[in-house]
Amino acid sequence: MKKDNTKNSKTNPEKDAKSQDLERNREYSEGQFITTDQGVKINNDHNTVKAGERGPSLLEDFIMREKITHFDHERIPERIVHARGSGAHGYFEAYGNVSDYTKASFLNDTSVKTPVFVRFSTVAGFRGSTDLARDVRGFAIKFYTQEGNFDMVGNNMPVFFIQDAMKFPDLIHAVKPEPHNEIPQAQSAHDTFWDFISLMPESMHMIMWAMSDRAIPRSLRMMEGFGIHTFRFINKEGKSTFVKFHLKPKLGTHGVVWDEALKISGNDPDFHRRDLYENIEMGNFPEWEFGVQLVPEEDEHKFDFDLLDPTKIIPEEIVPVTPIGRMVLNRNPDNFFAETEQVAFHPGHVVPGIDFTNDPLLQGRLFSYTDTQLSRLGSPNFHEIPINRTIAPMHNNQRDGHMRQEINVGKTHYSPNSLNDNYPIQAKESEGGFVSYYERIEAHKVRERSESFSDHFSQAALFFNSQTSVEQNHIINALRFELSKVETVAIRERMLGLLSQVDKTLAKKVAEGLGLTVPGKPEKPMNKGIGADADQKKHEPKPLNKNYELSDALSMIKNPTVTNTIETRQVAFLCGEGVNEKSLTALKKALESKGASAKIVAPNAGNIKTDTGKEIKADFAFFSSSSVLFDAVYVPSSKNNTALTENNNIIEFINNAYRHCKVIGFDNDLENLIKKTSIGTKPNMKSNDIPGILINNNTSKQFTDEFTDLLGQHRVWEREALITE
Ligand code: HDD
Repeated sequence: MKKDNTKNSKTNPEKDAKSQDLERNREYSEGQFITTDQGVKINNDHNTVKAGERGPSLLEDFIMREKITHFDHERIPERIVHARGSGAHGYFEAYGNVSDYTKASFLNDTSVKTPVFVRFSTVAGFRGSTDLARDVRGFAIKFYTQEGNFDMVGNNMPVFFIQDAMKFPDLIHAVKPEPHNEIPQAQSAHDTFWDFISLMPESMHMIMWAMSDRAIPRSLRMMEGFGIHTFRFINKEGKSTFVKFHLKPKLGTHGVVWDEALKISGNDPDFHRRDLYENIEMGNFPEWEFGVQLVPEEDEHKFDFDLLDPTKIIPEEIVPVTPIGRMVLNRNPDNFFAETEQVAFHPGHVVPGIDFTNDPLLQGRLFSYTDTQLSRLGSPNFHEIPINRTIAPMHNNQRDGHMRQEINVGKTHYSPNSLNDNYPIQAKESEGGFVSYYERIEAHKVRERSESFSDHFSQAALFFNSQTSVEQNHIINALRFELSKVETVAIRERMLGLLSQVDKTLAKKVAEGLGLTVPGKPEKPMNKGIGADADQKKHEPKPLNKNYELSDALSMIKNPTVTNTIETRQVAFLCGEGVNEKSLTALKKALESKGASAKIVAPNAGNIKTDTGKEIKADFAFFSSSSVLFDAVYVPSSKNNTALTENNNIIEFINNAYRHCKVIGFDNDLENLIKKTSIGTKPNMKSNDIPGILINNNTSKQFTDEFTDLLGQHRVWEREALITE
């Protein structure tokens, strides 16, 4: 019998507390009879009961009715946003250095491994949409702590489009497919999105992030994560410290290029999901360092922006990120629906030691997340679904409702009660009871926005100016692409007006791509989100604040935490029949010794022979693979190099890798092949003068060293200047 290797025990030998908790719901069917939901063994699962072999089906066939009825109801509503997602289990370990700031025990106790479940997602697309959409990525973590569940429901970008939750339905309506024809899928490049954005100057900072390569990640394992809002840490003495949450990936933060993203979507729409799943299966457990920016309560007003404004970062150069733990993902879900689809996150799931601030976006979120689960999961009992269940003891007087699992024993379900000695009883703060932060508030009830939220351009400019010129070009090209899909010229012009307030050159270059000029005197940006009777002047966007120093942490290329590891990178080896075994093995070994892998791409999907007659297995065939699925390409010579030269799939493979600035290595007798590719057609340039094109002379160590070194730099960006679209 074929062994089913999707069983979860494979990657989780130790079974953490959450895994043990899930065990009571796992169902294993090996060696079992098929039965109805009522446990009756089924004798024939292939035919309905009929009046005669060729007669009509009988309504009494309870087995058929049960099976079809269940099938008819298999789908639940997809998430209104973040519908497309991928999840994994893992753990969090604290470094034990934050007790001065928070009493949350999972952040302090170094002896405990806290189980986590993480769900990554895109925002706009439907559940079956491509992973490589240009979009923000959700980064939601459920920490199953011993004091209850803590959810960090963040993104891979540290700011948001809007400042007040009241605008969330408008933002999402604008970005989702247009209502009359439900086009386009998983894309922001259309009129309604940019119409909204062009009228919302507060979105400009987030637009810079969303148009950067952060919106097209190389891997979910190579993204930063952010809690975005300012939260509070509360220590044992009840003292509050403002905190922002950060996750920094061990593998560095990397994106793909836009043309590549488009092609990946065709070649493998599940690219990110597959990459996460396969790497966990292979034991390449993705890891992040969990860090915090801490701001003492008394420093709240020391910044040029408001800490409660979710469209602002605290630059890491002003308040550094302190690492306080690490998170590792080491186990795939057993069942996508039961776990990844049914998991329900909520920014309001906090534990003692973590509390909210008055960020108006966060405050609105605190309402929305429970509410949405009621329609998505269908009942206030969604906390009983195994993936959502806390591992902490859970007792209260909440009762009944659809699909209730718990059987509450006894006749009291109210408090106070005398019939059950008033149990379950309240916990004092010293016993771990959650006490809201004792914040003093004295205010008028107003439907208003704070004037301190009105600087919409300074941090957008900070972000843009902190990028390398390569990254700036990618932002410009992204804006050109997006706005070129906008049909209404007035929207394009309004966007140029807004962009010119971030950076004049940025606006000019985007305008060139649209065949427009930047409006001379930018139209005063409308700030529609403020409230009809509000003093509009007070809320007019403020001019650029030049006080910001550039921040390397905002650039993926300059980011000081980026390491040049090649771990888990995949290199395509394009191998013909009779491939040079010595050459293949030398680079393969060099890559594998540093944690990368070589994938054999061959004329067919079976086996090929090396020049010594050894059979090797192909991982992919030329005709069903593409360089966009790999990080680099190597072409060893083979007995029949002409066959390689004449294969269009190979030429296209190399041309794409060239265009996407990937390192490409060739054995030195492949000049004829090179001549047929974009590399060979560069006038006045020898191929090995082109950045990132390496010619291997006699399998030298210099070649393997250079190859691995460039692979570790992710892309050879110097080449981009040579590439004309
Ligand atoms: Fe949200 C889902 C992140 C603002 C309302 N949100 C959702 C998910 C993530 C975020 C990662 C998917 C969770 C999962 O994987 O199941 N949302 C954010 C961030 C925001 C944000 C980082 C701003 C900083 N969201 C936001 C606002 C509202 C919502 C302002 C409503 C007022 N979000 C929802 C929701 C969702 C959701 C409708 C859909 C599915 C779900 O909650 O469970 O309630």
